[in-house]
Amino acid sequence: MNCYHYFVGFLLHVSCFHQCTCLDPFGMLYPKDSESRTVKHLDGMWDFRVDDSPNRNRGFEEKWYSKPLRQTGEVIPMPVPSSYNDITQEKKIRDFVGWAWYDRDFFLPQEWTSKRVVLRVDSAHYNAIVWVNSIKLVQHEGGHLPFEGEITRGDIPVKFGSGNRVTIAINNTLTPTTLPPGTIQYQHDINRYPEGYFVQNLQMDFFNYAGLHRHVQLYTTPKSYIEDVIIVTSLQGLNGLVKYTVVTSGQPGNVRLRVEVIDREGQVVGHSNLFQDTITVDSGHFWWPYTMNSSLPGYQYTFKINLTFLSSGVSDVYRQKFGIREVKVTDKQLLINDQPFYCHGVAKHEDSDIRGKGLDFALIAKDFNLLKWLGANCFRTSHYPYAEEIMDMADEQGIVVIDESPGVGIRKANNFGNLSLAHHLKVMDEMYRRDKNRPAVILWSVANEPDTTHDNSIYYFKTLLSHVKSIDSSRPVTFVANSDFSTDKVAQYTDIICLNHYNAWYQDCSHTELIQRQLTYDLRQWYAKYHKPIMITEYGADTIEGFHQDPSIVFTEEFQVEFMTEYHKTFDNLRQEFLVGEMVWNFADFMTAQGITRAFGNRKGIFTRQRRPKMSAHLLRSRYQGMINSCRP
Ligand code: GCB
Repeated sequence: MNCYHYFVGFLLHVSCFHQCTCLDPFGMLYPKDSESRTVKHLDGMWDFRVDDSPNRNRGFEEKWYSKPLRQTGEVIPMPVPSSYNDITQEKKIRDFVGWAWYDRDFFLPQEWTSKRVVLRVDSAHYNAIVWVNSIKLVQHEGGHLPFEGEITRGDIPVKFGSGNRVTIAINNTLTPTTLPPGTIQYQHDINRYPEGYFVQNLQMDFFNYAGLHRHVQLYTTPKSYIEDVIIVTSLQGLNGLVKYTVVTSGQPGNVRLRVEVIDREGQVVGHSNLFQDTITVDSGHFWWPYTMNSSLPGYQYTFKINLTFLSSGVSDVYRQKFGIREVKVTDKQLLINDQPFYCHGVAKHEDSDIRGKGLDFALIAKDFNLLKWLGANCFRTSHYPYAEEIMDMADEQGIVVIDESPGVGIRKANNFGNLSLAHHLKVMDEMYRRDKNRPAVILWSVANEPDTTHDNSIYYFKTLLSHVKSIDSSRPVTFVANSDFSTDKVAQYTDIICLNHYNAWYQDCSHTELIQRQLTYDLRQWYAKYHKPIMITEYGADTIEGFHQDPSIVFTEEFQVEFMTEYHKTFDNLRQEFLVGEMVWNFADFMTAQGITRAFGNRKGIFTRQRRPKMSAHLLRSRYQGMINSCRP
């Protein structure tokens, strides 16, 4: 086999993922226990093996999904959720590219026989195929959004009261048409490289962690069930308007529906019997960010849906939390519930030692404690959608979120083709489907730092941004730019201009005295061109904790503080004009690919990767806490 064949064989199973771009716009309600539903997590130790055969295809050739993995070769224990890259002592596994295989047994209780049983994978990076008892259940492309399949749909020989097996194969290869895009580079010089040698090149600045990053869960519904609910709220004086649509699936026939809006005290404050309606909540409690004028930040109601099929008498009950709030954008302000909102926050990553991108409740709690300690009122899910458990915390705690897609690094000509666009549209549909009812999400970001200076980018981003607006007219849309105001061709299609700026770091390195002049000039030019509110979504300097020097030099804690202080002076001036937010890059240090510009990853965190504060964290804390206190009466 020559190198070309390796390449084709390697990606064969990846390219087939692009065939279906149609998305069922409904469904994917987060699995929740209720009177009619049961949830069972399949987290824990799974059997695991990477397929290190030259074309990474042995697993398919030998049908590893047809038997327990331990019968087709050696396995190691692998925790779910986790990134497999950080768990073992094997460099080969940390740096592995290709198909990795997981399996485990599970039981379905006898009482579930009359139920519809669904297997949901909350996130598998990147491409995934799932088999149950050797039959393919579902496949999915994209690393950060959930997917599911009904295991009781008929063609899968599921057993109740005895053992079943789930097998999941995941491929972390990034190609020009994945999100994020990447390339596989083969080295053909056999004097220098072994035959078939290749590397994965990334177009993003974070480690390509892979694995079953979040929960894998089973849940039941009745055979006929509530498929989705879409809730859009607005304010009418002191009242809240709750416009909703309930989508159902399963057997048609006579149904009885009752929906109720229930407040935190358990009181029903509105109800209806219609599938589509608007419920008025008199003198409602609005959802406010915790730094705004509210004694009840993050106030959420419960939307209870009770659907009964009259022929069978079977009911399905689902409870969806939601907040009453409205987001608007003027030519220079971002308004939440008609009040100007200034975002003082952080850009983050799902990243930490050992866990990689694996879901961890302790880490989630720690990060939210640190956000509150800082006085941060928002974060951006740079550069991919975060776990639903993180989004729940933001909703509950009143922390605003810019929900960003995995569209990071779309910079090469072959990232702008029809295949890429079709996939990107589907990802935005999936994000909307998952996060549409979240009060914390106030802005969709379709991409980070794409190349928007050439004509191809106009069609791509105009299509993408207008698509998101067409599915959700209740939220503004953006992409995060790092281009020059004079060359960008796409910002005109956004509602808010989000900019990453690295004056005195990537340009004029160390010259903090230039920051105010350069930043003020650039931002005023952007504003003059578009007359839209502007948010700084990144500014930052790599800083190694414990490095000190006076006068400061780059990489020291003193430098990071001086650097940020200059940015803050500019922000304070421009806030009077059109600036609606600032986010430091980054909340915490995070792992990247290895390279000569990254010493143990990206060190621009104001916290270390272990969440210990650098001097800059104290600076930001005093700034942000001061901002909260100045807003309060
Ligand atoms: C950026 C990127 C971010 C990088 C950061 C940096 O502009 O959006 O992903 O990590 O710069 O530190 O270079």
